[in-house]
Amino acid sequence: MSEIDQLRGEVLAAVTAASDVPALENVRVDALGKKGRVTGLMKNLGTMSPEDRKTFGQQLNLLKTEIEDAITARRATLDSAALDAKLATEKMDVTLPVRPELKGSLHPISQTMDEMAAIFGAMGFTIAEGPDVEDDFHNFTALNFPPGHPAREMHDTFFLPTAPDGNRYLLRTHTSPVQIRTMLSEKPPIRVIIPGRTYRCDYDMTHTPMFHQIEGLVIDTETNMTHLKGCLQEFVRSFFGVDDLTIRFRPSFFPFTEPSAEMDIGCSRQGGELKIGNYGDWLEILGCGMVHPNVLKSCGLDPEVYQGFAFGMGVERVAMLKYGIPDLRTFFESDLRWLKHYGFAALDVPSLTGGLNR
Ligand code: 2U9
Repeated sequence: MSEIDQLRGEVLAAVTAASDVPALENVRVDALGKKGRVTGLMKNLGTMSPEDRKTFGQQLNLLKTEIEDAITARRATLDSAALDAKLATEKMDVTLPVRPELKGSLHPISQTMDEMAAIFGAMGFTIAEGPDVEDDFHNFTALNFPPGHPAREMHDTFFLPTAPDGNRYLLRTHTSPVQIRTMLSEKPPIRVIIPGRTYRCDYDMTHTPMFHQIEGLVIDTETNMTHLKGCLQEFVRSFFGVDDLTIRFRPSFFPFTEPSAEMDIGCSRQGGELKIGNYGDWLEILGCGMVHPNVLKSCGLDPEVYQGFAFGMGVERVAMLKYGIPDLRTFFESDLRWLKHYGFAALDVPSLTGGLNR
């Protein structure tokens, strides 16, 4: 038996015999470490004739790969056995009372999204979800973004490396691709809201690279701007707990809606303090509009038959307004003191009658 075959037999047997991760690591070091047996043989290659060096070198490389593969496989087996053993011994009594010092709380983003879901849910909306990693069609093309639109640029959008299928995937820059997916897979009437994470390459006082949006979409045969107005008025009155809150619309532009508008709500900024209510001043709260006919066509809907409205707002922004949180960046710092201050009791489930306005 050659020296290499003997070494192979011994090392592979030692790998199989290793009964835990440290023992396996010892086998690896003995064979492949700086002073290991395989490494030792490799060092001898320099003293051999070119022909011998070639054959012996190839055999050694093969042996090294075999040993590495055997170690990886054994490691997986040991890890899995260790996990099984841990799971078998660890038990958790979920009926135990919560220890006050460990009590968790709901992040204001979760709370705000739950509140919005409760309000729109009562109006007959359901929640739709979609992937964070999207393709160009769902994030831009189907939403009527022209080819050279700035939002498609490298510096605004996080692009993934071009995939083997030739697609250039990206992190969705808004939750709107979910509406596209909904329209492609469901027949109208459609009434959905889409809360979720969105990503843009931006970081300063008022922007974080990941943020949350909630968008809504209604598609039916007779939908018009008055439905949009009534729906959003109802939403802000409920969300801010001001029964007669006034709203106003200013013309705007989005590629995916026509006409497009921004909606303001009444407020006051007297004494540097922001108060929501009918005090004569205005605060921008969301964007909205009637779904562009090109968007309907991209989803196989005839704009002569179907119309709809859509809206979108930033969850961090409305959470900051409602709960008086001054700094956007603190949302994502995972500071337990901040969470304790701004967090919500886990069982304080928002509904139209409780938990929405405190
Ligand atoms: C489809 C058709 C139309 C969603 C809309 C806005 C207006 C809007 C911004 C608010 C603040 C995003 O978080 S933000 O930066 N959004 O102003 N969004 S209309 O319109 C759609 C979506 C999907 C198929």
